[in-house]
Amino acid sequence: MLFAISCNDTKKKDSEMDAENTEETMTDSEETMDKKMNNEKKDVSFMLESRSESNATGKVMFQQVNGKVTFEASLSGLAPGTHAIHIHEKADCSAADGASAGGHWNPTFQPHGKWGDSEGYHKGDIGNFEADQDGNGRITMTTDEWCIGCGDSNRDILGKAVIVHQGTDDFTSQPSGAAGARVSCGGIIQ
Ligand SMILES: [Cu+2]
Ligand SMILES: [Zn+2]
Repeated sequence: MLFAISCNDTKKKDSEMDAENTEETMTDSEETMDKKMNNEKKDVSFMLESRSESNATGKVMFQQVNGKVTFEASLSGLAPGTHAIHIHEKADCSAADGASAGGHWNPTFQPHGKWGDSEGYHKGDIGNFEADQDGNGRITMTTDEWCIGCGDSNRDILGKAVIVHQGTDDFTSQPSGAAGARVSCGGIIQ
């Protein structure tokens, strides 16, 4: 009886190990292939939590493909109308008003502005989006000016935060577009 149990045990462990080894080998070769083709896929997704006594919540996903990062956010519980959304400098949403996330992420020391403006803009200046009558809104953008975990401090979005504002970004007021209270916040953490 004892012998039978221990024998089964050994068998099970062996087959588990085999399965693990196979998996590892497959992952390795996929990674090598992606690196060769400069085609490494990376993504990070997280939730946005209400701040400043709002009901605004949301979901964010960043995905990197072929050197470009696509950002997609969907929000609900917003006041109908236009809202600013930015990347702020710290993945710290702990403060009730979101102030712990710091100012706009601005590694290149530019003035605040509209994304792509020749006068300059922050790497976190995503812009504005509309919330409908039910308080739902979506925004998406794709850029090669960001990366996910590449370690280049001018491009790497990891460790930053996404913040949605009560009001509209006027793209002019310094340093943050006069967009009002921070109603939703989420850290860009894997
Ligand atoms: Cu902001
Ligand atoms: Zn800005």
